[in-house]
Amino acid sequence: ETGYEHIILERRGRVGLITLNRPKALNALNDALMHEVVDAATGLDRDPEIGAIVLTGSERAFAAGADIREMAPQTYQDMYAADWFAGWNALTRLRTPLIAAVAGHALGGGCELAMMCDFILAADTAVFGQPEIRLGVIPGIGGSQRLTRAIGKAKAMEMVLTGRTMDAAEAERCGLVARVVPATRLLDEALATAATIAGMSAPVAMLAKEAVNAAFETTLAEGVHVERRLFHSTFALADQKEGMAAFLEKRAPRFENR
Ligand code: CO8
Repeated sequence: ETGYEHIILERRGRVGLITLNRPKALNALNDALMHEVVDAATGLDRDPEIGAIVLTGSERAFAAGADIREMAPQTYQDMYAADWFAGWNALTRLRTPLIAAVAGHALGGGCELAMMCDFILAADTAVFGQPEIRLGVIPGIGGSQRLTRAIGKAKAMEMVLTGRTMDAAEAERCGLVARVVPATRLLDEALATAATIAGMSAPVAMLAKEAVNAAFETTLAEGVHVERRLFHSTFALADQKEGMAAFLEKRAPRFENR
């Protein structure tokens, strides 16, 4: 689809595919790119024909960070007035499941963007890190919070304080990524995984996502309560009747998907 300068937006059946496309800057995340990603993703989120979204970069880089050239001259006043990076939060409000397919560098804002997605599939070439401290700044798109929740304090603190990176194997070992696949298979695996999700009942997938996300925002007791109420609400859907009937009749379910 046209109209975007820094990304490519495609639809593959019920899966939306957003490809970061600033190859000369290793997909560095500038303000214009942020607006395009948010615009494309919120458009897909509103589209009942789309059941899952994949966000990916290039073979060399998912994204090598926020755009250092753009940030370098900014003052505190500029950053504060623009509430720099706040726009990215829109991605965390999507209800459609969002998968990051990461190959190559996912550094700084690139790592943070991947962590904003619902889960990360990594190529064996993926490299993750929060090297901001080497530039005299700290993570600004949620890295200090999401990395810590994902991999725990010890590793997150070491990475944020030293700027060291981790490879795909370490990222999988410590729970940052759901799965590592050969680089040549990354996009196919991500699209197949997204298609699997898009084949489920769309409202149930959204409820499932909401329930898992509650684990990050609430106490255990409150989260379990939210989960139970969301679970109860699935019984208001025809898809619950269809899913359970299909099991009992030993056939594949036909979800309404909307
Ligand atoms: N911003 C802008 N341009 C970049 C960036 C970036 N983050 N990363 C790479 N580029 C550009 C390079 O400048 C270069 O451009 P040119 O050809 O015009 O010189 C081009 O991409 C290719 O890069 P390299 O030649 O460096 O490629 P290499 O393969 O040699 O190295 C690396 C790849 C290791 C990824 C290297 O480019 C690198 O270290 N990049 C920077 C990584 C980094 O530090 N990222 C963190 C950025 S800060 C951030 O994301 C969050 C900041 C939070 C601030 C909070 C404020 C509120």
